[in-house]
Amino acid sequence: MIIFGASISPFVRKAVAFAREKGIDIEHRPVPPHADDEDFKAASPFGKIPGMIDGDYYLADSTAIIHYVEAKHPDPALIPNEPQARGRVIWFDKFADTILVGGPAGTIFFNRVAAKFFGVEGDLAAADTAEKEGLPPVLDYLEGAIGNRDWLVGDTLTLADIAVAGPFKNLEYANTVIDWDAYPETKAYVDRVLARESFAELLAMDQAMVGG
Ligand SMILES: N[C@@H](CCC(=O)N[C@@H](CS)C(=O)NCC(=O)O)C(=O)O
Repeated sequence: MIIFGASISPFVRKAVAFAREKGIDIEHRPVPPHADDEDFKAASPFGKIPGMIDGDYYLADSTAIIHYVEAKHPDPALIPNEPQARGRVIWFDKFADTILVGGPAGTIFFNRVAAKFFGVEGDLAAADTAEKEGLPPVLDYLEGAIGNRDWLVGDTLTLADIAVAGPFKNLEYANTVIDWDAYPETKAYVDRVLARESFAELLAMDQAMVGG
């Protein structure tokens, strides 16, 4: 299996870390969006990252790739079968994609860091507003959702944790100011998830890219 996309993208980071938690042998090719690579273009028809090839099977979108991997490699289960737990895990995956990354985390990271990779001027005022006004309600929610538990859903790591913790690295790369004293559970949780071996190589690649 080949997964395409630079891991600085939280969507790529999620898909690759998920596959690595499964212990399967994947090749990670860290291409940028719209890369002029025939295999990548076949996998991701609109040029977004990540894309995936498994034999003669092609797929785009982090969530689609993750559900494919879960179905093909059910052990260890990272998406529970129990209905309520499964619903919660999918909610947190959507929360990460649409409310965290699709909201303040994406605005901050794009305007402070990613814009220059696309050769455009970042809107720094929009990033500041997202940091001061957009992020706190999202962190308030997360702090309550985590409580004093190790994982967001159930007693083991799930897709929910991989999806939610990953974008915090983008906030860090964008030098986001977070009052961590107000969010001690979130801080411990994010550190716990991102310390997993499945993230190690990805985060080292990111550091090389953002120059940290
Ligand atoms: N829903 C998609 C989102 C993928 C996405 O938007 N990736 C961004 C990079 S973070 C991208 O490729 N952007 C280029 C573009 O939209 O043209 C997923 O989960 O994979």
